[in-house]
Amino acid sequence: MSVADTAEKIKNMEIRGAGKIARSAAGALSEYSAGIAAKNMPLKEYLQNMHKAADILKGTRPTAVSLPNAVNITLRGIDSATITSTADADSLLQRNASEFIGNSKLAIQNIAEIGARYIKDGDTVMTHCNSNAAISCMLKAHEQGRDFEVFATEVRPRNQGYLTIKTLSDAGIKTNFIVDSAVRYFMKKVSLVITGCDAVTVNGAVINKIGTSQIALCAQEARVPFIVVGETYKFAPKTVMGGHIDIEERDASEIMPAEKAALLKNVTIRNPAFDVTPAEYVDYIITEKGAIPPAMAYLIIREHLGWEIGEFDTIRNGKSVS
Ligand code: RUB
Repeated sequence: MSVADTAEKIKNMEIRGAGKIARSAAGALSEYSAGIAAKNMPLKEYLQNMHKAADILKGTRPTAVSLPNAVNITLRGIDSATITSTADADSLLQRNASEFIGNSKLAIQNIAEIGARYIKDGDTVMTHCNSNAAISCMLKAHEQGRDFEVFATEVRPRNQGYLTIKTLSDAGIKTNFIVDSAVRYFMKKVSLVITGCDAVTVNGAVINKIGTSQIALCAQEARVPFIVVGETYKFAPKTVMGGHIDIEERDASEIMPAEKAALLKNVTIRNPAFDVTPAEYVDYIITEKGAIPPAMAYLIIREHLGWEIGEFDTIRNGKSVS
Protein backbone atom coordinates (compact mmCIF):
# COMPACT_ATOMS: atom_id res chain seq x y z
CA MET A 1 0.00 0.00 0.00
CA SER A 2 1.27 3.52 -0.77
CA VAL A 3 2.63 5.80 1.97
CA ALA A 4 -0.27 8.24 1.49
CA ASP A 5 -2.92 5.50 1.71
CA THR A 6 -1.25 3.89 4.71
CA ALA A 7 -0.98 7.26 6.45
CA GLU A 8 -4.65 7.98 5.78
CA LYS A 9 -5.75 4.56 7.04
CA ILE A 10 -3.66 4.93 10.21
CA LYS A 11 -5.17 8.38 10.83
CA ASN A 12 -8.75 7.26 10.35
CA MET A 13 -8.06 4.04 12.29
CA GLU A 14 -8.80 1.57 9.50
CA ILE A 15 -5.31 0.42 10.44
CA ARG A 16 -5.09 0.44 14.21
CA GLY A 17 -3.48 -1.27 17.18
CA ALA A 18 0.15 -0.41 17.87
CA GLY A 19 1.66 -3.56 16.34
CA LYS A 20 -0.33 -3.42 13.13
CA ILE A 21 0.38 0.30 12.73
CA ALA A 22 4.11 -0.44 13.04
CA ARG A 23 4.10 -3.30 10.51
CA SER A 24 2.01 -1.30 8.03
CA ALA A 25 4.39 1.67 8.24
CA ALA A 26 7.40 -0.60 7.62
CA GLY A 27 5.57 -2.24 4.70
CA ALA A 28 4.62 1.10 3.14
CA LEU A 29 8.21 2.39 3.38
CA SER A 30 9.54 -0.76 1.78
CA GLU A 31 7.07 -0.51 -1.12
CA TYR A 32 7.83 3.18 -1.59
CA SER A 33 11.59 2.60 -1.50
CA ALA A 34 11.39 -0.20 -4.09
CA GLY A 35 9.29 2.05 -6.34
CA ILE A 36 11.61 5.04 -6.30
CA ALA A 37 14.76 2.91 -6.45
CA ALA A 38 13.43 1.28 -9.62
CA LYS A 39 13.33 4.75 -11.21
CA ASN A 40 17.10 5.05 -10.68
CA MET A 41 16.67 8.12 -8.52
CA PRO A 42 19.98 9.67 -7.37
CA LEU A 43 20.89 8.71 -3.78
CA LYS A 44 20.51 12.22 -2.35
CA GLU A 45 17.04 12.62 -3.78
CA TYR A 46 16.11 9.06 -2.73
CA LEU A 47 17.12 9.80 0.87
CA GLN A 48 15.18 13.08 0.92
CA ASN A 49 12.09 11.29 -0.35
CA MET A 50 12.44 8.45 2.15
CA HIS A 51 12.77 10.86 5.08
CA LYS A 52 9.76 12.81 3.86
CA ALA A 53 7.73 9.60 3.68
CA ALA A 54 8.96 8.63 7.15
CA ASP A 55 7.82 11.97 8.56
CA ILE A 56 4.39 11.62 6.94
CA LEU A 57 3.91 8.21 8.58
CA LYS A 58 5.27 9.36 11.96
CA GLY A 59 2.87 12.29 11.93
CA THR A 60 -0.29 10.21 11.61
CA ARG A 61 -0.90 9.21 15.24
CA PRO A 62 1.24 10.61 18.02
CA THR A 63 0.98 8.09 20.87
CA ALA A 64 1.93 4.58 19.68
CA VAL A 65 5.73 4.52 19.98
CA SER A 66 5.76 1.42 17.81
CA LEU A 67 5.25 3.76 14.86
CA PRO A 68 8.39 5.95 15.10
CA ASN A 69 10.35 2.90 16.29
CA ALA A 70 9.26 0.89 13.23
CA VAL A 71 10.03 3.77 10.89
CA ASN A 72 13.47 4.35 12.45
CA ILE A 73 14.32 0.66 12.38
CA THR A 74 13.27 0.45 8.72
CA LEU A 75 15.42 3.44 7.75
CA ARG A 76 18.33 2.39 9.95
CA GLY A 77 21.69 2.78 8.17
CA ILE A 78 20.47 4.16 4.85
CA ASP A 79 22.20 7.51 5.54
CA SER A 80 25.51 5.94 6.51
CA ALA A 81 28.69 6.73 4.60
CA THR A 82 29.00 3.09 3.52
CA ILE A 83 25.87 3.42 1.41
CA THR A 84 26.94 4.89 -1.91
CA SER A 85 24.06 4.10 -4.24
CA THR A 86 20.30 4.12 -4.25
CA ALA A 87 20.28 0.40 -4.98
CA ASP A 88 22.37 -0.26 -1.83
CA ALA A 89 20.13 1.95 0.27
CA ASP A 90 17.03 0.23 -1.06
CA SER A 91 18.37 -3.27 -0.46
CA LEU A 92 19.32 -2.35 3.13
CA LEU A 93 15.88 -0.84 3.68
CA GLN A 94 14.18 -3.94 2.24
CA ARG A 95 16.18 -6.11 4.64
CA ASN A 96 15.37 -3.87 7.61
CA ALA A 97 11.66 -3.80 6.80
CA SER A 98 11.26 -7.52 6.27
CA GLU A 99 13.32 -8.28 9.37
CA PHE A 100 11.20 -5.88 11.41
CA ILE A 101 7.91 -7.30 10.14
CA GLY A 102 9.10 -10.89 10.65
CA ASN A 103 10.42 -10.18 14.15
CA SER A 104 7.24 -8.36 15.05
CA LYS A 105 5.12 -11.39 14.13
CA LEU A 106 7.51 -13.70 15.93
CA ALA A 107 7.36 -11.45 19.00
CA ILE A 108 3.59 -11.92 19.17
CA GLN A 109 4.03 -15.71 19.09
CA ASN A 110 6.55 -15.55 21.94
CA ILE A 111 4.38 -13.20 23.95
CA ALA A 112 1.42 -15.53 23.43
CA GLU A 113 3.44 -18.51 24.72
CA ILE A 114 4.60 -16.63 27.80
CA GLY A 115 1.34 -14.78 28.47
CA ALA A 116 -0.74 -17.95 28.17
CA ARG A 117 1.13 -19.40 31.17
CA TYR A 118 -0.42 -16.72 33.38
CA ILE A 119 -3.94 -17.88 32.51
CA LYS A 120 -5.05 -20.81 34.64
CA ASP A 121 -8.07 -23.11 34.59
CA GLY A 122 -11.04 -21.38 36.14
CA ASP A 123 -9.63 -17.86 35.65
CA THR A 124 -11.71 -14.87 34.72
CA VAL A 125 -9.64 -12.52 32.58
CA MET A 126 -10.53 -8.89 31.98
CA THR A 127 -9.21 -7.07 28.93
CA HIS A 128 -9.64 -3.61 27.45
CA CYS A 129 -9.60 -2.36 23.87
CA ASN A 130 -8.43 -4.59 21.04
CA SER A 131 -4.86 -5.70 21.48
CA ASN A 132 -3.46 -8.36 19.22
CA ALA A 133 -0.80 -9.15 21.85
CA ALA A 134 -3.36 -9.57 24.65
CA ILE A 135 -5.76 -11.59 22.50
CA SER A 136 -2.94 -13.87 21.34
CA CYS A 137 -2.25 -14.84 24.97
CA MET A 138 -5.90 -15.74 25.50
CA LEU A 139 -6.15 -17.66 22.23
CA LYS A 140 -2.99 -19.59 23.10
CA ALA A 141 -4.25 -20.48 26.59
CA HIS A 142 -7.53 -21.64 25.04
CA GLU A 143 -5.67 -23.67 22.42
CA GLN A 144 -3.71 -25.31 25.23
CA GLY A 145 -7.01 -26.44 26.76
CA ARG A 146 -7.33 -23.98 29.63
CA ASP A 147 -10.90 -23.28 30.68
CA PHE A 148 -11.40 -19.58 31.49
CA GLU A 149 -13.79 -16.79 30.72
CA VAL A 150 -13.26 -13.20 29.64
CA PHE A 151 -14.77 -9.84 30.50
CA ALA A 152 -14.13 -7.41 27.64
CA THR A 153 -15.02 -3.73 27.71
CA GLU A 154 -16.93 -1.90 25.01
CA VAL A 155 -14.27 0.85 24.59
CA ARG A 156 -16.10 4.09 23.94
CA PRO A 157 -16.12 5.91 21.62
CA ARG A 158 -14.79 3.64 18.84
CA ASN A 159 -16.04 0.32 20.23
CA GLN A 160 -12.88 -1.67 19.62
CA GLY A 161 -14.16 -4.06 22.29
CA TYR A 162 -16.49 -5.52 19.68
CA LEU A 163 -13.49 -6.70 17.65
CA THR A 164 -12.11 -8.36 20.75
CA ILE A 165 -15.27 -10.22 21.73
CA LYS A 166 -15.86 -11.28 18.13
CA THR A 167 -12.39 -12.87 17.93
CA LEU A 168 -12.69 -14.53 21.33
CA SER A 169 -16.23 -15.71 20.68
CA ASP A 170 -15.29 -17.10 17.24
CA ALA A 171 -12.52 -19.06 18.95
CA GLY A 172 -15.05 -20.54 21.38
CA ILE A 173 -13.98 -18.58 24.47
CA LYS A 174 -16.79 -17.65 26.84
CA THR A 175 -16.88 -13.86 26.83
CA ASN A 176 -18.85 -11.21 28.70
CA PHE A 177 -19.21 -7.85 26.98
CA ILE A 178 -19.50 -4.96 29.43
CA VAL A 179 -19.68 -1.18 29.18
CA ASP A 180 -16.56 0.66 30.29
CA SER A 181 -18.22 2.00 33.40
CA ALA A 182 -19.00 -1.54 34.66
CA VAL A 183 -15.35 -2.42 35.24
CA ARG A 184 -15.31 -1.88 39.01
CA TYR A 185 -18.66 -3.60 39.41
CA PHE A 186 -17.29 -6.78 37.84
CA MET A 187 -13.73 -6.62 39.15
CA LYS A 188 -14.59 -8.85 42.12
CA LYS A 189 -15.24 -11.69 39.66
CA VAL A 190 -11.94 -11.16 37.86
CA SER A 191 -8.71 -13.05 38.62
CA LEU A 192 -6.39 -11.42 36.06
CA VAL A 193 -6.34 -8.32 33.86
CA ILE A 194 -4.39 -8.40 30.59
CA THR A 195 -4.06 -5.38 28.33
CA GLY A 196 -1.80 -4.39 25.46
CA CYS A 197 0.18 -1.16 25.25
CA ASP A 198 0.98 1.64 22.83
CA ALA A 199 4.05 2.81 24.69
CA VAL A 200 6.13 2.03 27.77
CA THR A 201 8.27 4.81 29.22
CA VAL A 202 11.65 4.48 30.91
CA ASN A 203 10.02 4.56 34.36
CA GLY A 204 7.78 1.64 33.45
CA ALA A 205 4.58 3.64 32.97
CA VAL A 206 2.27 2.13 30.39
CA ILE A 207 0.31 4.10 27.82
CA ASN A 208 -2.71 2.32 26.45
CA LYS A 209 -6.33 2.95 25.42
CA ILE A 210 -8.18 5.53 27.50
CA GLY A 211 -9.67 3.82 30.54
CA THR A 212 -6.76 1.43 31.08
CA SER A 213 -5.53 3.36 34.12
CA GLN A 214 -8.98 3.21 35.73
CA ILE A 215 -9.03 -0.54 35.23
CA ALA A 216 -5.56 -0.78 36.78
CA LEU A 217 -6.77 1.23 39.76
CA CYS A 218 -9.77 -1.07 40.22
CA ALA A 219 -7.54 -4.13 39.85
CA GLN A 220 -5.19 -2.85 42.51
CA GLU A 221 -8.06 -2.09 44.88
CA ALA A 222 -9.38 -5.64 44.38
CA ARG A 223 -5.84 -7.15 44.51
CA VAL A 224 -6.19 -8.56 41.03
CA PRO A 225 -2.91 -8.93 39.07
CA PHE A 226 -2.59 -6.46 36.20
CA ILE A 227 -0.43 -7.67 33.32
CA VAL A 228 0.58 -5.66 30.27
CA VAL A 229 1.74 -7.39 27.10
CA GLY A 230 3.74 -5.70 24.37
CA GLU A 231 6.59 -6.14 21.93
CA THR A 232 9.88 -4.46 22.88
CA TYR A 233 9.48 -1.94 20.05
CA LYS A 234 6.68 -0.37 22.08
CA PHE A 235 9.21 0.89 24.62
CA ALA A 236 10.08 4.56 24.17
CA PRO A 237 13.80 5.42 23.91
CA LYS A 238 13.15 9.15 23.85
CA THR A 239 11.83 9.00 27.41
CA VAL A 240 15.39 8.24 28.60
CA MET A 241 16.40 11.73 27.49
CA GLY A 242 13.39 13.62 28.83
CA GLY A 243 11.11 13.11 25.83
CA HIS A 244 7.40 12.78 26.50
CA ILE A 245 4.70 10.65 24.97
CA ASP A 246 1.96 12.80 23.47
CA ILE A 247 -1.53 11.64 24.30
CA GLU A 248 -3.63 11.83 21.16
CA GLU A 249 -6.86 13.75 21.49
CA ARG A 250 -9.23 12.79 18.71
CA ASP A 251 -12.13 14.62 17.13
CA ALA A 252 -15.17 15.35 19.28
CA SER A 253 -17.42 13.94 16.56
CA GLU A 254 -16.32 10.44 17.63
CA ILE A 255 -18.24 11.07 20.85
CA MET A 256 -21.18 13.12 19.65
CA PRO A 257 -22.45 14.11 16.19
CA ALA A 258 -21.43 17.68 15.36
CA GLU A 259 -25.10 18.83 14.95
CA LYS A 260 -25.94 17.65 18.45
CA ALA A 261 -22.77 19.11 19.92
CA ALA A 262 -23.54 22.45 18.26
CA LEU A 263 -26.61 22.80 20.51
CA LEU A 264 -24.41 22.75 23.61
CA LYS A 265 -23.09 26.28 23.64
CA ASN A 266 -20.98 26.03 26.80
CA VAL A 267 -19.67 22.51 26.41
CA THR A 268 -16.28 21.29 25.24
CA ILE A 269 -16.19 17.62 24.33
CA ARG A 270 -12.87 16.04 25.22
CA ASN A 271 -11.73 12.84 23.54
CA PRO A 272 -8.31 11.64 24.72
CA ALA A 273 -7.55 8.30 23.06
CA PHE A 274 -5.01 7.02 25.61
CA ASP A 275 -4.03 7.33 29.25
CA VAL A 276 -1.02 6.61 31.43
CA THR A 277 -0.96 3.80 33.97
CA PRO A 278 1.84 4.36 36.50
CA ALA A 279 4.33 1.53 36.95
CA GLU A 280 3.16 0.78 40.50
CA TYR A 281 -0.16 -0.51 39.15
CA VAL A 282 1.49 -2.97 36.77
CA ASP A 283 2.59 -6.40 37.99
CA TYR A 284 4.47 -7.51 34.88
CA ILE A 285 5.13 -6.38 31.37
CA ILE A 286 5.36 -9.42 29.12
CA THR A 287 7.59 -8.89 26.10
CA GLU A 288 8.96 -11.38 23.58
CA LYS A 289 12.11 -11.42 25.74
CA GLY A 290 10.14 -12.56 28.76
CA ALA A 291 8.17 -11.03 31.62
CA ILE A 292 9.80 -8.06 33.31
CA PRO A 293 8.78 -5.88 36.23
CA PRO A 294 8.01 -2.37 34.92
CA ALA A 295 11.08 -1.05 36.78
CA MET A 296 13.22 -2.87 34.20
CA ALA A 297 11.93 -0.83 31.27
CA TYR A 298 15.30 0.94 30.96
CA LEU A 299 17.05 -2.35 30.23
CA ILE A 300 14.70 -3.13 27.37
CA ILE A 301 15.19 0.35 25.93
CA ARG A 302 18.97 0.19 26.28
CA GLU A 303 19.65 -3.41 25.34
CA HIS A 304 17.00 -4.05 22.73
CA LEU A 305 16.28 -0.66 21.19
CA GLY A 306 18.26 2.44 22.27
CA TRP A 307 21.32 3.16 20.21
CA GLU A 308 20.25 0.77 17.49
CA ILE A 309 17.56 3.08 16.25
CA GLY A 310 19.53 6.27 16.68
CA GLU A 311 17.06 8.26 18.72
CA PHE A 312 19.67 9.03 21.36
CA ASP A 313 22.00 10.41 18.72
CA THR A 314 19.21 12.52 17.31
CA ILE A 315 18.65 13.97 20.75
CA ARG A 316 22.38 14.55 21.32
CA ASN A 317 22.60 16.43 18.04
CA GLY A 318 19.90 18.74 19.30
CA LYS A 319 17.32 17.69 16.73
CA SER A 320 13.77 17.06 17.78
CA VAL A 321 12.65 13.50 18.26
CA SER A 322 9.39 11.88 17.45
C1 RUB B 1 -5.34 0.35 20.50
C2 RUB B 1 -4.86 -0.02 21.86
C3 RUB B 1 -4.19 -1.36 21.99
C4 RUB B 1 -2.68 -1.18 21.77
C5 RUB B 1 -1.96 -2.52 21.66
O1 RUB B 1 -5.79 1.68 20.42
O2 RUB B 1 -4.94 0.73 22.80
O3 RUB B 1 -4.38 -1.86 23.28
O4 RUB B 1 -2.45 -0.48 20.56
O5 RUB B 1 -2.46 -3.23 20.55
P1 RUB B 1 -6.39 2.20 19.02
P2 RUB B 1 -1.61 -4.41 19.85
O6 RUB B 1 -7.57 1.38 18.71
O7 RUB B 1 -6.70 3.65 19.29
O8 RUB B 1 -5.28 2.05 17.98
O9 RUB B 1 -1.33 -5.40 20.92
O10 RUB B 1 -2.53 -4.92 18.78
O11 RUB B 1 -0.37 -3.78 19.29
